[in-house]
Amino acid sequence: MGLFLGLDSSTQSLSALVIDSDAGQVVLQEAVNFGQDLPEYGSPHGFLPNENPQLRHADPLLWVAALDRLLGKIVARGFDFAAVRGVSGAGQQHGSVYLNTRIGDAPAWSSGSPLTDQVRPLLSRASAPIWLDSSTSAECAEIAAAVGGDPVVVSVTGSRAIERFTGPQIRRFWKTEPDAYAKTAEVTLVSAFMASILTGKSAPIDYGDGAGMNLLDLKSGTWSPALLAASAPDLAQKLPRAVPSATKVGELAPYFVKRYGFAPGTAVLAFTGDNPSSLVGMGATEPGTAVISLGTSDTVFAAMREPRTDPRGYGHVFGNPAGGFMCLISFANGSLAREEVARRVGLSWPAFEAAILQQTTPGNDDNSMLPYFFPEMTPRLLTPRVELEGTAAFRAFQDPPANARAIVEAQALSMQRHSDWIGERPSSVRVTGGASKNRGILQVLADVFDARIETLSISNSAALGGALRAAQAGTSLPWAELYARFVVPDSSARVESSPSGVLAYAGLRAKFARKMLALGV
Ligand code: XUL
Repeated sequence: MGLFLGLDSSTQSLSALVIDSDAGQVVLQEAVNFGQDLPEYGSPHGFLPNENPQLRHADPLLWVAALDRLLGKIVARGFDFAAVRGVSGAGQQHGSVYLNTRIGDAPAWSSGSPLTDQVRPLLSRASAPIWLDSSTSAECAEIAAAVGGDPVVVSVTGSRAIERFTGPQIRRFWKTEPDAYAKTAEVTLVSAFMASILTGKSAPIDYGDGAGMNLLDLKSGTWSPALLAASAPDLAQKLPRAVPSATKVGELAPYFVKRYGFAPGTAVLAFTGDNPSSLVGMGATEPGTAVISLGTSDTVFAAMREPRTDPRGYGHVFGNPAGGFMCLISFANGSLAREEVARRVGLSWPAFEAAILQQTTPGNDDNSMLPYFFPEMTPRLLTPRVELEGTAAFRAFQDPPANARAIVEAQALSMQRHSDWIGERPSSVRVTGGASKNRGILQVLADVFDARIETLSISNSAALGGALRAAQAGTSLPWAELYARFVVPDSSARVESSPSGVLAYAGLRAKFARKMLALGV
């Protein structure tokens, strides 16, 4: 039997998924919720509460404690880890962990005491800034200025200097705690930190997640000397190597063999970011299939043939774990904006779906909306911007069906426009996240992208991506074969584009573009 374990250390939980690559079956899923299962870390949502909404740090020991708790929970279910042949996984992107000794230079993990007690003395910073942190605007401006402006940062690293990205975060640490920074032997990402814990030695950072640091030169696959110098002193000595995602980074440390019954020598493949891992878990590592995740915020991601960058400066380029590159575009006004419209017009979710499918038509009789109820990342808008154009009732939020369709059309047009730079027209779009159950939204997406919309039955695509990557490395099966076994779209939920919808949105695209230009974005 070929069993492979995928782990996903995300913002609010650590989850595990085991696949049997021969049988094409997911044989186990388990998770530890940080807030509920480990309340002693005082992090109900996975990070340390802070009155300043810009400061979002987590306790790295929470992630370590969760690993012990999760593996223990799985053993308690009677699962035998000895049959697992390989492990890989993912971490929330951008978050950074600061160590005073490289793991591996410290004594090996002792199986007699919990991991947290052994990791605690190795931390040079008690907390890890995570992707929700937005406190580094000054550092972003300084880094961009030092290298010749944001267009230079974009062309080297694939993204402009971004608050949550790791280089600006490291710079802020150096500026605010220079002594602790000087004592730091290694700065690593959540993904590589988890791989380091598992192997008991300092794990390299993979191209998928490394590209989210504003430090990696995408063309050479090495840390950019100019960006290292612009971020913090001596940073080159403190970073692990950057490696292709398919790199074996070691074997499970004896701690895991003795405590949880893994076979000695179990291979560990480089961990990656949760979005690159989801690209695998959604079966979208080849160009032509895009993924839209409809969550609190919405994201669009897809494989790219070429390492193109967003000329408008909003999108990101990360490494594709199967080789090459991927784009990721994040929209802050996702479900929160849809919920805001539903609340204002008093529509339940079933009524919201019916409004789109039965009560309105593509183009919405010329009723349209700028959908920025909250500050937005794509396009970059620091203050909310909601403008309605159309009938008086629509403009007053008194035409519920038209108001419901308008937010969904605006969001879909925005996703289409802001992913146009990748140079790939998807023939199918895989939609995941809570709102993917709404067929009205799926139909608008099908018509705007003129593509087939598919949904999948597995919701934990990041952990599945980890298990699939471990299986691909362990069995050398082609990706297509693994996808045929594990990533099967639900044929009853498929939505095709409609000729009338495609025609309507082809016209509306130009109108939406004019609105964006009028906003100066
Ligand atoms: C991506 C990003 C988030 C985190 C969530 O740039 O910041 O999607 O990866 O875990």
